[in-house]
Amino acid sequence: KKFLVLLLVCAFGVSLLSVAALAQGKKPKIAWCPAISDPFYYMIGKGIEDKCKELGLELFVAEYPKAWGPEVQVPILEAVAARGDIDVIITGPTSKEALIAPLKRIYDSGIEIITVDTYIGDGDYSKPSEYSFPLTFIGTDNFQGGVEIAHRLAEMIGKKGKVFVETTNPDVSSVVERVEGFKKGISEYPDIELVGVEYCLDIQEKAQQQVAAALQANPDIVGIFGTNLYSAQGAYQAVVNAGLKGAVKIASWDATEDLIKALREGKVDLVLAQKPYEMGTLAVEWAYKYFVEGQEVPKRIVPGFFFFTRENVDDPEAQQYIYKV
Ligand code: T6T
Repeated sequence: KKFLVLLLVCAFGVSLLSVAALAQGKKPKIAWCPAISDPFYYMIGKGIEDKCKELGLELFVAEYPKAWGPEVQVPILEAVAARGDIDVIITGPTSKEALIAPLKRIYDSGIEIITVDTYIGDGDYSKPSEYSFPLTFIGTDNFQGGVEIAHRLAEMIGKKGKVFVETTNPDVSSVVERVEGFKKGISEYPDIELVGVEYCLDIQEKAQQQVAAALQANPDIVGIFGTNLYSAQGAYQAVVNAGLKGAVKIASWDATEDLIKALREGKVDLVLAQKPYEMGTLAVEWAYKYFVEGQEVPKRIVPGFFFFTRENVDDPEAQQYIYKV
């Protein structure tokens, strides 16, 4: 009889323990699969690493690809998934469409997906669709940024003249929205003409060549928008080489040390800084809340952005927005 009571007490204790374990959840093992090797993605990685340390989470960091695109990214993602020890992959899809199926296969194998910086499909994961499976999308409001850049560039060029856009790809959510937002903003100025949009595939030398060619074809271009760091860095180099520093205004996206230096030197006139470090910390924080605390994750999380101009570039509080890696 005593034995039976002991057995019952033990069984009760064990079940209490397992209820507690369930309620507490399991600490997820995180994998970070960057889209490209660049200072912006290093900053996201830094945020992820710091937050994992703070929360005591295990982290696997995949290689930083040397080139942008699904051909390079998908095999890396598949290798990470095949490890068998990952609970959640944080990644920036390098194509809105081409990454849907590979990420879905990984998700179906039991791994949660968080997309940062870029999304799949139309980025709306809140309604059921073939691409609504990720836990969340954490990234800048790129359309809004594009609109604001257009207005600021318009002011800089006296609201008239020819402008040009250098961007990376036609199927990458972030830059597509930047271009769309820019077009929308510029459309409010009847005397500004957008003379071209070129795609450098995230290769700085190509951006430089394309901008040089655009300046030859349209010597009266007065403003250029470089939609990401390689586009913008290539754009200002071309303008400087053409002897047009200061004459052609450059609005650029991404606050690399190179672009901030160029802003100080008058080679660039405006820099939009995203908040990549925050994207990284938020991604880990929400993975933790989901796995450990059982919280529902908002389907869209939007860190803000910050504009650097020559007036504020030396302000002490602005320095935190530079991508220092
Ligand atoms: O601008 C960022 C990122 O937001 C974009 O999706 C791709 O290019 C960068 O990584 C900068 O190189």
